[in-house]
Order: sequence, then C-alpha cells, then structure tokens
Amino acid sequence: MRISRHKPEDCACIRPSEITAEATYLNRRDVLKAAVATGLITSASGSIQAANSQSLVTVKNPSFSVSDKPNAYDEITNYNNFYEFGTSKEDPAQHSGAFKPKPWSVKIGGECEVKGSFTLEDILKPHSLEERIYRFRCVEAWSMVIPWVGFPLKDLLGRFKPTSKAKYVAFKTIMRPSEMPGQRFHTLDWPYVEGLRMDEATHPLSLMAVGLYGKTLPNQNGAPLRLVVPWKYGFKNIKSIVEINFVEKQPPSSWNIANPDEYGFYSNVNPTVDHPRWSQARERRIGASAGLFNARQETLMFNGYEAQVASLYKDMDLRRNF
Ligand SMILES: Nc1nc2c(c(=O)[nH]1)N[C@H]1C(S)=C(S)[C@@H](COP(=O)(O)O)O[C@H]1N2
Ligand SMILES: [Mo]
Repeated sequence: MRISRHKPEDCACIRPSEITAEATYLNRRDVLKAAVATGLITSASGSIQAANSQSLVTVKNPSFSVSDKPNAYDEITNYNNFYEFGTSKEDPAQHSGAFKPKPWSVKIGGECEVKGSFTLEDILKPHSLEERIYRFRCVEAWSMVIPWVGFPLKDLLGRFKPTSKAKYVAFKTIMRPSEMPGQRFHTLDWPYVEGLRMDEATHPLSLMAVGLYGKTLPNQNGAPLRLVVPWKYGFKNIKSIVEINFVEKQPPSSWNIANPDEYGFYSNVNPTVDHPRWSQARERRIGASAGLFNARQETLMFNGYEAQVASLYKDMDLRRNF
C-alpha cells in the first residue's frame, strides 16, 4: 500500500504572500504584466499564469452563496492540491505554466443516450454562468471561501439523457505527463478519477466550475473544467476533467485507491468522524489572523450545508460510509 502524502494542517504560520488582498494582487498583476511586456522578466511564475485568465460574464447567485468573507485571489491560486503538478501546496502555481487548457474536449459515455466527444465550447454553450461563494474544506483540516464561477452539474448531465441504469457518475482528469510534471512520478494512480452517486451529482449545490473571481480557472485550480461539491472534502473536487461516464456500480476514486482506510467513497465533511491520523473537529481558515493562537474554528457537519444535503444520507451509517 502506498503511504498517503496528505498531512494534517497544524501550522499556524502563513507566509506574507498568502495574505495579499485581491486589490493588491491586481495591482501587482498589472505591474508584472507591464514587466513582461517590456521584456524585464519572463512569464514563469504562478501569478503571471493566473493573470492569463480571461474575464467571464456571470450573474451572482446569493441564494447559493455563504456570507463568509471570501479568501483573496492570491490565497486561492497559490495554496493548492493538484498532484499532477507536484505534492506541495506551492507546486501547482509554480509548475503548471506549461499546461494548455485550450483546445479542450470532454468524452461522455456509459449509461446515457447522448454520447461522444464534446468541445469545451459545446459543453458551455447552453449554460449561463453564475458566481457562487462556497465554503471549501480540505481533508487536511484547512478551509477557504471561494467565489466559484460555474453552472449546475445537473443541467450538464441532463443533456446526455442518462438511462435508468445510471446510478453513479464517474469523472476522469486528463493524462498529460509532458505538461504535468507530477504525472512522471507514481504519487497516485494516474489518471486521477472520482465519482458521485447520481443523486449527489444532480443536487442543486453540485457545480461544474469554469472560473473563480469572475475569471477563467487558472491551471493550478483545475482549468478549464472542474467539479465543486461543497459538502465533501476537497479531494472529491476533481480538476481538469476530460471524461464523464454514467455507470451502474460505484466507481473508483483516486484517494480511496491510494489509501482505502483513510479515504472512503463518500468523503462527506464530517466533524464527528476523525481521519485515522487526525481529528476533523476543527479547521484552519486560510488567511485568518493566525499568528499567536493558531486560530481554528469548528468544522460544521457537511461543511455547513447540512440543511440542504443531510437527506441524501438519512438511511446511511456515516461511520461505515465515511
Ligand atoms: N486531478 C486532481 N484533482 C484534484 C486534486 C489532485 O491532486 N488532482 N486534489 C484535490 C484536493 S486534495 C483538493 S483539497 C482540491 C484543491 O482544489 P484547489 O487547489 O482549487 O483549492 O482539489 C482536488 N482535486
Ligand atoms: Mo485536499
């Protein structure tokens, strides 16, 4: 069995670069852009990479947004888990510059009537984009608040007319070791895969995200298309999706394959069920004034989305189905 690299977050130290506000970031971006244009520096850093994002037309959806203060753009794009680009939080911003999220297509198959390969443009065409501010909780006991841009996953899945045999949806990340240096090492079984039960996938909170902070997704956050399921630990939120299959049986998921004792299929945020190596009762909000007291807040059942999603699991033993 492979040893999981996920580690609990018990360090209160935040680097100054992690607490830059969005406004400051935008300023610095302009400065950096100008520097690149004049040939003063080369565009290799994560911030430049994020600056390549394009603006999106979005409508805010307050009824699907939390009132917590969103994390700064710099925090969301410089503290990532994306093992295809390396195993540390800084790797994805630093090593995803060569990744090309365009052109892109997604293969749809399995238990559905409409199958085939669809370009990103085909995928996006009928949908209008919403901004939804969601809480995001990693299994490592840190959290953020992220203004995602996307559309309901349910609307996308419905277009492919799943049959009555479709009980689950399976997702796959792109395999491209030439642009994803982490895939040259066996840190996980590539390609990364994840799955949801059909009723989870079609829940109104499940979002197909294409952007954040009103701009297309930076590579490190899963460009051009990634899942956002806010009541589940971060690792269920699969990035850079190239394949969606409707299936009858529970599909495999990468972290469960890597370490089945620590990561179950359901992976619901659940403060009452500890990870075998650490507690899930509290979390560190990235960017919260940590400093002296290692400030932590209580983790809420289903990451605070209990009222909306608890009914999906009402007859299940969540200790067994973790
Ligand atoms: N393909 C792929 N998707 C992935 C991961 C990954 O390593 N590869 N990491 C997961 C984990 S552990 C987390 S916490 C979130 C992080 O998303 P973010 O970097 O946008 O905050 O992405 C998830 N999706
Ligand atoms: Mo995670």
